Amino acid sequence: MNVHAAVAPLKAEAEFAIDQDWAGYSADDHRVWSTLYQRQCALLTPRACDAFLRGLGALDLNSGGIPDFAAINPRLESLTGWRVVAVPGLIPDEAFFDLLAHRRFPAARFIRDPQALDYLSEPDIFHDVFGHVPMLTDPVFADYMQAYGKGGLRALGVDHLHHLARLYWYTVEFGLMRTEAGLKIYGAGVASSAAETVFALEDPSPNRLVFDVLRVMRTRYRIDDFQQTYFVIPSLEALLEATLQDFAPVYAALEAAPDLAPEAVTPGDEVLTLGTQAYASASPHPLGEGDPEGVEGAAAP
Ligand code: HBI
Ligand code: FE
Repeated sequence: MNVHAAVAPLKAEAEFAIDQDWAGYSADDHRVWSTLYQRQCALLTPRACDAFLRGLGALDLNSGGIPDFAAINPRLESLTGWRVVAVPGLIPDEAFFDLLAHRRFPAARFIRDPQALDYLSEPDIFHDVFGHVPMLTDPVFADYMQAYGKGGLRALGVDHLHHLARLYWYTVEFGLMRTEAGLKIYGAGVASSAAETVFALEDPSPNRLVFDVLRVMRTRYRIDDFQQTYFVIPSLEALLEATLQDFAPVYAALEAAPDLAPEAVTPGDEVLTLGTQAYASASPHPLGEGDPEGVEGAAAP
């Protein structure tokens, strides 16, 4: 993906952005944010990558419950040029990519119910803002997300959206990073889930494989439970570099490479952990991948 390639002017913002209506949140809404924020901060301090923790510190996301996008945006924009825009919920792929290609991150404005802190039928503001926005303060990750958006706009025409959606899933949502201090979390789907924060790093059940673009694009995923495989990047720079290439040859190679199951391990894989899959075997249920507009984030019951 060429980050420097020209993109058409932004259209999706005018079409899909809504007012966050920060004054409209209830005291309960703000309490849900603060509860989740404190729980995740405690879990993530030893487990998230430095870029995530630095971003969390820079953004000050817990000064008065749910953050006001008007307060976040000047800080975020001065760091990397990204902005958060409120949207009504899931938006069409083309609009989603259009926003990312223009360094706008679409975020839901609603917050989950206090009775169901761990269940999400679709991404809420805690997932979207707490999970995603800290990484957007990192200049390298900021470029990666924009490159992804530009690649998405190009993939719309060539029938490889499901491959690109897997790249997003296994990096932006569920990515892990190898560091001198051990495996760390950078994916928003992990970072916004208490149970998956621990599971992704510490449970013997899932595979942990070294990231490879082609391998990731071949791999189906579970939308409704913990992942069976996590892909581990050596650094954000390596992630950006791997995705700045033209994807046409990768897409061509995918024509001859069959899809892999979420739990598959193949001879070419660099295996960091060969998972027992004990968790997945104990809770078998049909896979839900394939619908790129499906829900994300592990919805632990
Ligand atoms: N819309 N609001 C929102 N958030 C997403 O994460 C999102 C979306 N629309 C499409 C989409 N994701 C996926 O198709 C991409 O991850 C590929
Ligand atoms: Fe997400």
